Amino acid sequence: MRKIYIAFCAAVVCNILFYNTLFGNTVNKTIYINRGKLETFLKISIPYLAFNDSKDFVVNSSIINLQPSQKLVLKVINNDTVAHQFAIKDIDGKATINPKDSIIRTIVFGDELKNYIFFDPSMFPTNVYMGLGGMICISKSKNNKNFFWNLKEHQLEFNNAIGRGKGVDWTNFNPDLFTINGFTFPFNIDDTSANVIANIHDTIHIYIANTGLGIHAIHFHGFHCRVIWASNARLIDTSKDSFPIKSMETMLLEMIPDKIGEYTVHDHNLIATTTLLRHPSGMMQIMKILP
Ligand SMILES: [Cu+2]
Repeated sequence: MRKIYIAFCAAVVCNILFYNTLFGNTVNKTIYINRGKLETFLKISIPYLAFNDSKDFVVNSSIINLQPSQKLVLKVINNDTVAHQFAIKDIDGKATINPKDSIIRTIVFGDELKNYIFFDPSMFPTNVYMGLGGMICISKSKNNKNFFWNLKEHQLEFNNAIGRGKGVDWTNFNPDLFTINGFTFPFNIDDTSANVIANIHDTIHIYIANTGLGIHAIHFHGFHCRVIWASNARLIDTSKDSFPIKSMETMLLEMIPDKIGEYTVHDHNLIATTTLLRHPSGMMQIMKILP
């Protein structure tokens, strides 16, 4: 009887392991290419595009969270009226998606904590500039407090011209609106995926992607961060308080706060802390570290 019981238990364990190997590490995800408007104060409303988790447009593009070594089966549906393309930078080549059509991508990710940009490479940089850039993040959600910043700058007349189907001269690009996940300060305080609220001694991981066209240099007040991973490998394992990040680059920062309080974090290029030259706004937030 004891032998039968042991054999039965072994079979159950094997089945669980087999099931986990086949299915437990697979994440099925569907995202949509949607057309809409980016809106902020001063009655600003500009044409915009986004990758979203549903057919309903929201300004902040999808963030796909995976655990280490998981397999992603990603379906991308083009909910727009024109063709788009899809690519994952440094991983996956581009594929065209016609209106109302879709593609499926299957990718097995490694066990390193890091982040990738997925984007529409067609008419580069027009479509990624208009909002079609999101993030895939490999994270340990159980151990850390994770936050996600998709940085981008905009020039109102460029979005309006592209929205009308006109071309623009990128050599004259002079942005006047700066966002994290599509939001300007102080409206980004409601974006719980980005706005850092944590406790003292927490391990905070901040996944950053620059899907804009310019360089952004993020400056932390009160704390140093360590670069866990960066697409610019020279930055990995450095510890400091300012982090320049170039266009289409990604970075993962670790911060372990040793004191409570409220601390500003902002783009050190101070024009990016404005909206139509009004300050404080744009690419900044107030981190809250609680007891
Ligand atoms: Cu500063």
